[in-house]
Amino acid sequence: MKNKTILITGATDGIGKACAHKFASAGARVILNGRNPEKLQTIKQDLTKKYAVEVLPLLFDVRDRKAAAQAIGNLPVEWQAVDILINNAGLVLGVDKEHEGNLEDWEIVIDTNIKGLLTVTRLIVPGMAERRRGHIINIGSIAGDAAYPGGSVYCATKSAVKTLTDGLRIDLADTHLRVTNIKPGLVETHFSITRFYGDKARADAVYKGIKPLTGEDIAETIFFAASAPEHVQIAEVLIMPVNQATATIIYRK
Ligand code: NDP
Ligand code: 8X3
Repeated sequence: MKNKTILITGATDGIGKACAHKFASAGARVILNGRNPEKLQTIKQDLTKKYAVEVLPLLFDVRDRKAAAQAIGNLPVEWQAVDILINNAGLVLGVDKEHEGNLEDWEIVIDTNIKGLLTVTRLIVPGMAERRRGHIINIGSIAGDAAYPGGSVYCATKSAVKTLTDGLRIDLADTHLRVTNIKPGLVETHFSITRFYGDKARADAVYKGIKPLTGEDIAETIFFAASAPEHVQIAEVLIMPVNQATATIIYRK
């Protein structure tokens, strides 16, 4: 991974932050996307100090197409050749039924998880295709495999991530580029706190009685896919805690 350039969206927390550490620890140069400048600076300092690698914070909201185009279009020349894109930024808000939920929240979820991913893909992948090398790793979810109660819109967005990942793989089948969909189950990050609008007790209950995955577990799997020999394309990985069988079948002690 030494000297490879990795762009991670949503790198200020959870899985994205864990990926930043994992790839930087292996000597990669990392571009950290996020929308909180202080958090980006703190992570940059941590990574630089711990691993002595180059780190570039890239401040934009993936929903803001203009800001994304400007930030990526103005990358310093030595950062332009992105080798690995990790489309990670994503969220869910609420557990409402489809016929009762808040349309504004759903717009945020759809704009981030689908349109944001598509925007960054559209901006980065042409350069990869020109250079004839690159790896796009999308963070899907077990939620993309089947709908679950209160997850309708989120599940639909992750189902879209699966289809967009498959579509991109098809479109790039005549190139050297690789395309991967990582589909985690329960991972304890800020994800559920965001889902429950900051209600930590409700978020904690999601992981009660089960040992959930960590952002680091997912980063290890992503790193494995990214480190496979060049002719090997890991198309999809479904990864869950040992006591989870589907999005809703979970054995709790
Ligand atoms: P976290 O909430 O811990 O991290 C999400 C990250 O995405 C944060 O850095 C957040 O930044 C960033 N982000 C959110 N919206 C935007 C945006 N519009 N533009 C830029 N960055 C943004 O959650 P996870 O690490 O768990 O989630 C990462 C991905 O993994 C998501 O796509 C999620 O759907 C997926 N996933 C998570 C699972 C889980 O159980 N945790 C399971 C399966 C998939 P900010 O702090 O500014 O909000
Ligand atoms: C997150 C996993 O099952 O909470 O994508 O939707 S789940």
